[in-house]
Amino acid sequence: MTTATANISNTEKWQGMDGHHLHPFTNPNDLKQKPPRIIESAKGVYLTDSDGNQLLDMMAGLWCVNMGYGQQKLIDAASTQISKLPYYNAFFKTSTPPAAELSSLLAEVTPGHMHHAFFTSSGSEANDTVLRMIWRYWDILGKPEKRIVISRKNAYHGSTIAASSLGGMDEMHAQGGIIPDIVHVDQPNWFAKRCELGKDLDREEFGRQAAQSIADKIEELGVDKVAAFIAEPIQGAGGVIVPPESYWPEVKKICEHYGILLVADEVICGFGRTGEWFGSNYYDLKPDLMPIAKGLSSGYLPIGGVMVADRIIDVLVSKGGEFNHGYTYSGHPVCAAVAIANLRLMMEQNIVETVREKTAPYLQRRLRELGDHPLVGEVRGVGMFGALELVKDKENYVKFEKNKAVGIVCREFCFENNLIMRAVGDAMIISPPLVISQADIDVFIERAWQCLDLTQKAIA
Ligand code: PXG
Repeated sequence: MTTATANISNTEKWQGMDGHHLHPFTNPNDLKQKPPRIIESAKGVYLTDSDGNQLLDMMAGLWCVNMGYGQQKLIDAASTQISKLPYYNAFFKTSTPPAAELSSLLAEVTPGHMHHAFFTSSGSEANDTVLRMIWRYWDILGKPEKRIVISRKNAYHGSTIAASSLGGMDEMHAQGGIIPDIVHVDQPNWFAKRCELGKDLDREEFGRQAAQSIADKIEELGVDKVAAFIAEPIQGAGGVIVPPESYWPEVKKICEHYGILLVADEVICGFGRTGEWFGSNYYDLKPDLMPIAKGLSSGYLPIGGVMVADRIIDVLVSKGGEFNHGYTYSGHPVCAAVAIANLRLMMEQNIVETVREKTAPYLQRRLRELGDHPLVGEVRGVGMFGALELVKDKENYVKFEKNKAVGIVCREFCFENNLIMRAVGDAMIISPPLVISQADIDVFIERAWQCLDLTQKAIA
């Protein structure tokens, strides 16, 4: 049997077994038509599938493999810790060296007004924790009627019932509804609004209006009922929505004015993606609570958490005492050891500075060249985030009909041509590992242009 035959039979074997696997956000009937591609190994910014193809991963896994694949220090950290102490909990007056060290390291790298971390295994659990912390905070202050959390349409905060309710995805709410006391306001999506209106729209004025919709909602509900506002500094899964410059300063003022808590969901923006350690540094947000996950461990092992501002600790801990909340795997020592190794590697390699000074400016400059393609109506991005909006008529901001699913067509061409680029509607989005080289950014631009051409021909 040749190697190639062996590989093919392995692929079929895995695809056959995978028939028992219920995939997240996937219609199983589609997988029956076309079985999944099996990703078998990875190195740097390239994945290798079970047929030996190498794919350029411009999504860093799922917005998480920030330091790239195959980092020996992370692998060693996991292996050493799993031999020494694979598990112990943090519930009953015990801790472990990795959980202790990670909390103090996080106090160092997160914004200066935050010195405490609560650990979870995921971003969804982090946002569940956030909701319970918000309610607990106002309870302790004797204002239990302050329960409503304002979020935004199209936000993604996770898949548990609290996190999906906080999120603004209609398709998720349509399957099971949402929990009470969560309301959604408009997102600061200038491009969508521009297309909808079919006429010019001042970007900064639109940003101020989007912020004002939060103040209007607080007035409508009554400030005595509103507890917090939650948002991603830059919406990720919603399509890399970079808000106008005017948006965040206004939102900050509104939260301060009404005295409601500000939650910055840093699950995607955190750990260098914007060219700062956190999106909150990039936009100078000073949030009260900051859910984190993904890039914390570069996705090597599942770990997340909530960073809590000192002024919130004053209430939750000093006045509140015990918080009846926690997960078996809160502060899991092996996951924490990997996160420590990841943060130390980020520091040793000065990755945040390299992104800010070199990689991101190069990526953003080259990405904008794709704006010359006839299909691309807008290019946007900050740091190591990017999006290309595919449109029918770029001069007049006219979108394609939804049923044409142009984004999916383009995504499939990318996939066939060994490029991982995601589609959110007709926005093609990227979020590559922070360690990507200029040469690989060049490979990306070349493949992306080629796939845009293929898409244009296919839909003509
Ligand atoms: N907050 C944000 C901002 C996220 O992007 C979560 C919370 C939830 O994290 P966990 O670890 O529970 O998944 C996320 C997750 C996509 C996609 O399609 C994005 C996420 C997860 C899965 C798919 O872009 N983000």
